[in-house]
This record gives sequence, structure tokens and C-alpha cells, in this order.
Amino acid sequence: PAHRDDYRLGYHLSPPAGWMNDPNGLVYFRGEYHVFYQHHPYSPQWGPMYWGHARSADLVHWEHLPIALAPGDAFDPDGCFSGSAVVDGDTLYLIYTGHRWLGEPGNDEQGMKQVQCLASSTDGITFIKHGAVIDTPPHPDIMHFRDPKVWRRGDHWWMALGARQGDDPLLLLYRSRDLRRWDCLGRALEGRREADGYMWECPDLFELEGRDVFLFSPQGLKPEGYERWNLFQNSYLLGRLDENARFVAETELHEIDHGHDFYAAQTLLAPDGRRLLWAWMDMWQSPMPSQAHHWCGALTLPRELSRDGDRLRMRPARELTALRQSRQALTIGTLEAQSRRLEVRGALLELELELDLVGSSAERFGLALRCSDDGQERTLLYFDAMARRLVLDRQHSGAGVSGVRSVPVAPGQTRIALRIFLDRSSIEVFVDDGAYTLSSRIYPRPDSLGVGAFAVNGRGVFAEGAVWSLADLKL
Ligand code: DQQ
Repeated sequence: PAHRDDYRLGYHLSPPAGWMNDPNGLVYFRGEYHVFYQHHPYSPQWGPMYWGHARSADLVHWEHLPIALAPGDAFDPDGCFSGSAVVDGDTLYLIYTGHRWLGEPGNDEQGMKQVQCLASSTDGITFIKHGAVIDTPPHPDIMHFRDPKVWRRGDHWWMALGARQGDDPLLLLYRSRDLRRWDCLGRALEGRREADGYMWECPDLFELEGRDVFLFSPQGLKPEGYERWNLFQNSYLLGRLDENARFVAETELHEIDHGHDFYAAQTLLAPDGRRLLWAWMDMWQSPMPSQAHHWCGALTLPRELSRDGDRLRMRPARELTALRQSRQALTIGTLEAQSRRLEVRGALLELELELDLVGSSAERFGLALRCSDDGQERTLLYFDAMARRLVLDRQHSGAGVSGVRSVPVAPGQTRIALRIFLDRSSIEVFVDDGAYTLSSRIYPRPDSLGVGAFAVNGRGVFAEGAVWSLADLKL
């Protein structure tokens, strides 16, 4: 049987005990980054939601702080659902959804009441609740009405909210001068069940290099071909928020990460102008074997967002190089229809290398990660020449998990640049300097530490790379 700490992450945020889902209230306050998260402290299952809390001066070392919000008041009896944070003067404000079940807890059919609430703190640790500031949705048929994202624009506070009317999703906008009285500006964007899912959870709306980005987590979009993995996923549109507070989309819907476990992403604006993003590095319906050890859920590494035409790019936050310990060259060279174990071992590793497509003729070639010595476990990352795709295969990645995901490799592309972060129960792959990312949980045995390279039916060429062991901070 697995040991209690087998899946404990070394440098990713996860809850000390109990359950974690969405990142909330990402904010920079008095010289430190604060990350809050959806948290159920009493069991490793989703339940009445609390806000867990951690902070960091450098995005690498995190200090866990006391729970920031607990449900139980008249306006949030059954949960303090997702939301955001802003700083006004000396005060840190949290804006979140107060949730009440109308029937049996957990039964969506019997309905719910959701209101938007405000809380504040002057020390960044202890919060005072101020109750509901928006207590009625703009239409009586709207029951799902949640996840306020607030930001400053000109002399107003703006709020984006996810909503669902009938079976169609909505993005609502509000505006306020004082965070307390809010005017509804109406529907910034309306979706249709078929194309857009039935509810847009965790909206975020921000400007990035001259375009407006609408980031959201649609529920109810079916997997289609290589796109999407289950009914929940994380997407974005680029466009323009116009003078009438309408979001005019100028691109199609794009999935933001192409792994198995990435949901409810949110961003903050760092003091140096960078747009940083975190997501829940799990997914509703995913197997969660760490529940047996009384904890569950993790956040992704912080990522720097940038824009590349009609696409977003996500790079690991530059601060994360501080995790690097000993460096080793990664010299694989050319493999002729063979596989080879490398002189590298570890559960917490960063690997940087390039696959050279020009000299290669293999049907598939790439890396085998977190390999067990008995050949039972491995997580594969390889180029599939026929499909021209980079594939992340976790069919043999340990307890409970399965499934293959992939991203396209453009025709004419001569190299694939990879930067890979392995932690005890996760893999994050940054492809071609963040043009694509794949983030997935894996649950290999603690002794599955091997790294290999392989080429099937032909030659695989690997350019010289490097590997670092990463600090085990036991976050
Ligand atoms: N999780 C929260 C909601 C949000 C959902 C509840 C997304 O506020 O819509 O835990 O995962």
C-alpha cells in the first residue's frame, strides 16, 4: 500500500490537510503574493467551501496561513465559493460568492442561492466579513451566479461574474466606486449551450499586450477529436471590451492547457507588470488517490502569460529557476530504433531539451519519465511523426490515472523545445517556449524514478539538454 507522503508535492502548493480546488483571490499585497484557494479542511472531499491561504515573497517559498474565510453566516451558510482579491489603500478585500443550497446539499436540481460577498483585512491574515454586496441576479431565471473577479479600471472597480440562464452561459459585468454598491452593466457576452457549454465558471478579464483576454472555465463542453478531455475545461477568447461593456470576441475559443488536469485558472497583475496565472492542477472527475492520505488537490506552478498573435503563451514564472539544485548535462544524441535508460533519477526534476525533427525518421521518439525498474510504470512524452503531434501518455503513470493528450506540431517545424517539471505526483510540460502546455497529475510509486529515451521504428535525434534536481520544499 502507498505510504502517506508518496504523492506529497515538493514545490507545488497543496493543502496541509483536506481538500483543495480553485485558486482564489490571487493578489500582491504589501510586498508579498497571496494565494487563497477553495478548501474543505475536514475531509479530502469537496464539501462546504472555506478559503485556504498561503503567501510568498518570491513565488517559490510559501507560508501556509490560517483559513481566511469560513462559511456559516446568513449570506454564505453552505460555502464561500470562488472569487478574487483587490487592494484599496491599506486594505485587502476579498470578493467571493456566498452559497446556499435550497434542497439537499450538493443537489443542483433542487437549486441554490448565490450572492456576492465582501470581506476585508488590514493585516492580510484575519478577515472581517461585510456580507452580501450583490444579493440578486439580474434575471429571475439565473440561479448559477458566481465567481466574481474584480479589478480596477479608471476610477471604478469592475466585476466579471459567471452565470447560467436556462442552459446557456453568460458573462455579466458590474461596476462600483466603493466595492459596496454595484451597478449591473448587463451581459458582456452570451454563449450557447451547444458551442460554449452551459456555465462559465471562474471568469477572468484583463488586458494583455493590447488585447482583452476573457479566461474562463466552461462546463459541459464535450471532448472532440484531440480537443478537450472531459466535460470541464479551461478556455479563453481574445477580443475587445467595448465602450458599452460588451466583450467582442475576435478569436475562436482556445483551450488554454492541453493536459489532463487544469481548471479554474485565475491571474494577478504583478508589481512589475507581469500577468501571472495559477490553475487548479486537478479536474472534476479525476482519480485522486491521495484522498486515502487525507489530502487532495494542488495548484499549478505560477506561469507568466504573454500573447503571440491570437494565442496565449504560458511560461514558468522566472523565479522558479531558484528551485534548481545540481545541474547535469542531458546527452542522448541519436537513438536508432532503441530505448535507453539515462543516468538521471529523481521525482523532482526539471528537464530542458529539444527533439530534432530534421534528422529523425522514427515513427515515435521521446522520453520515458518516472519509470519503475520493473518496467511497470512510465509516463511518456514523445513526438508522433504520423500524427505530427507531441503526445503525453499517462496510461502507465501509476495509481488510477489513464489517458493520452497531445498538441499539434506545425508542418515544417524542425524542432520541439521542451521544458518539463516533474514533482512527486505531477508533470507540467512547456512546449516551444510556452506556445503549448500540458499539465497532468500522475501517481507513480515513490521508487519509479528512472528516466529513459526511446525511438520506435527509425532514428530519433535529441539535441543536448540539461536536467536539474529541484528543491523539495514540502509545500
Ligand atoms: N468551484 C467553486 C465555484 C466554481 C467552481 C466551488 C469551479 O465557485 O464555480 O468550489 O471549480
